[in-house]
Amino acid sequence: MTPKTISIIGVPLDYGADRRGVDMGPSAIRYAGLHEKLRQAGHQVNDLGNLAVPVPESRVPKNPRLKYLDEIVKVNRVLARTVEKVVNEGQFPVVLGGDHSIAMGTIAGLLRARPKIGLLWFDAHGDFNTENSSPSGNIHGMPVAVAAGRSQTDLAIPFKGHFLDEAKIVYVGVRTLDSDEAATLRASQATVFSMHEVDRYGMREVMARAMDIVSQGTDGVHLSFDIDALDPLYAPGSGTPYSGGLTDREAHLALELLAEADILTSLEMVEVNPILDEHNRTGELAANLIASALGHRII
Ligand code: 5AB
Ligand code: MN
Ligand code: MN
Ligand code: MN
Repeated sequence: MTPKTISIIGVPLDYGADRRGVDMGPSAIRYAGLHEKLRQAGHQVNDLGNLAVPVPESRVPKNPRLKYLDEIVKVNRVLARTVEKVVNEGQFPVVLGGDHSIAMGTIAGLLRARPKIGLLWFDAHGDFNTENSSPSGNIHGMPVAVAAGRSQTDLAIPFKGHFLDEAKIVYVGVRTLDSDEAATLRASQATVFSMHEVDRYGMREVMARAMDIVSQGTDGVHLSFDIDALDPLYAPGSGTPYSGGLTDREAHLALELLAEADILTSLEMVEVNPILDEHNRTGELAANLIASALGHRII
């Protein structure tokens, strides 16, 4: 893979999940040796530190259908500006969450610099709810719908009217959807490689198809990786675990194939919850997965 100058951006935000823990994700992933692994893969690494996020103990959710909306929008506006700047300076952003609501800030920033990006979304969930369909009001279940322009709320502010092309959204690893969410996703142009397709065709074939879709006719590819895409057996440090997920080797293979194709232009790793983890196993897994996506090899 071509050597890159990587800028790491930590976003210690857990408002979108409405439970504590994923705010510690950036530390857990750094602690697992992320910088070292990326340098070993031949890249230059700058760490921009963490964005400022107020602690939840000092806030109350105002709207039960969009919990902590103002706090999330505020952080995502700053994140979008940061990502835009990193990309415009020719660097490769690696964003560490935090819960998945930060994907809105990342993607909004990317779209300002590259208006036609493709999105690869690894997740047990669809994250395609809106304020109307969400059963929980938790905003980490909404980022893909917002990034596709389907929300009329303040969540869309960082996008400044520029949204993803839904036909260039591809999911891998999905195995649970809310009923309205499933109906909307089915009617959309996004492609879903659920666990059924992973079992049936194998990860190699799924990735070949996925990479075709996100790389053709786009000006970049963003990988948004929710650690709950993996089975909880491998990733116990997740607040929203769901059985029947990817094995660690399937996930590594997917990301190694991406590295080999050298199509990624940005990446984010989210939803690692050190409070629920076992001796930072999930943090280490997350760091190793990022390294795989960026060309780290044993030999
Ligand atoms: B995650 C659920 N669909 O909307 C909802 O972990 C779960 O970022 C969302 O994928 C999970 O609350 C969000 C039930
Ligand atoms: Mn998820
Ligand atoms: Mn998610
Ligand atoms: Mn989750």
